[in-house]
Amino acid sequence: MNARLATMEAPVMARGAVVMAGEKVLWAGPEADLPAAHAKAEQQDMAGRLITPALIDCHTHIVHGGHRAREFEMRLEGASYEEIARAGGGIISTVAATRNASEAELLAQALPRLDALIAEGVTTIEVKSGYGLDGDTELAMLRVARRLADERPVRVRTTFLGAHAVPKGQGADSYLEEVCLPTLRKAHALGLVDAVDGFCEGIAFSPEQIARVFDVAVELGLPVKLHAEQLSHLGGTALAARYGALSADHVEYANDDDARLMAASGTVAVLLPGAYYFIRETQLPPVAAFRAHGVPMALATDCNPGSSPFTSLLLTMNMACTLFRLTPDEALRGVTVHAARALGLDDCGVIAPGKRADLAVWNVETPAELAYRIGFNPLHQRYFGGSAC
Ligand code: DI6
Ligand code: FE
Repeated sequence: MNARLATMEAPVMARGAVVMAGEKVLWAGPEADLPAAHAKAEQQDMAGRLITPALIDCHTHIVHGGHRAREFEMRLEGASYEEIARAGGGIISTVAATRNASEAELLAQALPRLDALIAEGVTTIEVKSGYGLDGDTELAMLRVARRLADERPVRVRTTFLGAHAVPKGQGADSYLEEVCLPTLRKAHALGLVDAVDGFCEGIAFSPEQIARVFDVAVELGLPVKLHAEQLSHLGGTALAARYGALSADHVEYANDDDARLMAASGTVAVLLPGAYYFIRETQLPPVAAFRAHGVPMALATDCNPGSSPFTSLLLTMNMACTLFRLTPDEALRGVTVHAARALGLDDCGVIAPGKRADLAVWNVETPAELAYRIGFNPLHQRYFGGSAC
């Protein structure tokens, strides 16, 4: 009661109410319309605070070993992200650190990052594998990702990203056939995979190679998503659209044709302004084309040790507005309803009857305030499946 309410399905209400029962929302709307049947329910005065759906981080690599602060220094000295990767640093150095860590260590390193997200009202995160690049470590990463949901009140969706980089000393094709695809099948058989991703880039895999991974995903009945057009235009977005991908992520180098294909296939554009900022990219994603074609835009932290060591979705929202010129309203949609869609979830991301009661209560008056401040956390309370925690 007495809340400003952004359900993401109707304009912001000045005085709204949400009725919860168990894990779900029973009713949401203007307080004046509260059905008599609910009037007797236990009430909480929100003192004019803003209620939004809880936030969803739909693209993270939060489970990984070690850090890459030395590469940060190297880039300050002039090396580019691609140069470092080609010289054996980059993703491959995190692969070594991840292989050397036990599952307990990977979990212990991931939890503080997760806690930072939760502290800002996140209740659902996606976690990718992709720093193992061998059978055992890829499975370990996925198991650790699933364990995060036992350790904290959060929902985790796991994505198999075996096609993230080519391991040292191996060819891309033999790695795919001998390691990546068999591991995908195994991880799926163990129930550890919700979706399949790849890195389609000059320093990683070609569209043809990614198509082989996607073919196995289709065979297993798993949805796909893709790191596409991050550093160059290679055709990954068109490929993703051809496979009806849930999302194409990064997409700075995507063009108007790509946006049209994504709209037709219902593929969400996941924008990652943290990575854009951190590697000092200058190519802006085609936001105007996404708007013109009606491509939903989601936002995520891309939390990873190399290109986006971020654990703040609020800062991500600010960056999406300042760097990509999204409106604060688009930014909020990007971390709620569109993020849910990028994960193929239809029970969260909006506040509506029958949806999960995953809510964030903020000490702000308008949604724009969430994107506007930097380094300040206005979260008052988070509800996860109806429980304040
Ligand atoms: N694109 C990214 O931005 C991350 N992975 C990817 O495919 C970077 C991962 C890293 O540098 O460790
Ligand atoms: Fe990523």
